[in-house]
Amino acid sequence: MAGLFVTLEGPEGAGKSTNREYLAARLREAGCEVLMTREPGGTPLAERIRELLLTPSDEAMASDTELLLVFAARAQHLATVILPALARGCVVLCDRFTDATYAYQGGGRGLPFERIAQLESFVQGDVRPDLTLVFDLPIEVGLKRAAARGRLDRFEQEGSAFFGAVRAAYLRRAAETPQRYRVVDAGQSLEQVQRALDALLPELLERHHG
Ligand code: Z5A
Repeated sequence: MAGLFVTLEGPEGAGKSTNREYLAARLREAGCEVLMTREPGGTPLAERIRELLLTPSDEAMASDTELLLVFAARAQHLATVILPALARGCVVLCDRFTDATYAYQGGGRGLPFERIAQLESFVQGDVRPDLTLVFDLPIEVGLKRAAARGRLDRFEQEGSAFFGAVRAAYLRRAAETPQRYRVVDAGQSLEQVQRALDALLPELLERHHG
């Protein structure tokens, strides 16, 4: 792949979207072509799957249905957006990717990690992010930020045990493969978080230009 695949992860309200914009601006200033995208979603079809996943409904969604919908959206997103952008040499900044599946469907819902790994290989082959930024913060701080935005989506209606398991799964994965993950303290002020991202910029550029 000629480009650089960077994913932004973390629990609710961690500031991924806000900081994705910031990072994109810094990378563009440094001369990179940047594509910002998100999961679930990123294409018209995958955004329709996102609606199914996030909209609360009277019919409870089985955990396996949720898992398969997440990977169905990902297959579309990879084929039509992410892989073509990487082939063009872009830096792809993706708000959530498969680490979110390990964290939410694995940690949160309790689905076996091996099943997620099988689908990961099936849908992605050997495509993995080059770098994953985990925006970590205490659950209650993130939920307060998310709640301030208004109506809660289907995931945000879960309880603190669910989000505790999500956060733990992210931190475990980051600790297991430190060369791919950078954990950012997202509980700090936005200014402090952005200084931490500035410090990561040289590494991003180095990885991109090789
Ligand atoms: N999901 C899944 O289950 N499995 C999967 O495989 C994938 C996803 C890919 C949608 O994701 C849901 O999909 C998600 C998991 C599931 N669960 N939920 N809900 P999403 O990323 O679209 O949804 P989200 O996590 O709820 O995103 P978010 O709440 O929008 O968070 P964010 O993007 O990390 O935060 P933000 O919008 O940048 O910031 C939130 C607010 O906090 C905003 O008002 C900011 O101005 C403020 N903020 C940000 N940073 C700071 C700091 N440092 N200080 C103070 N205030 C701040």
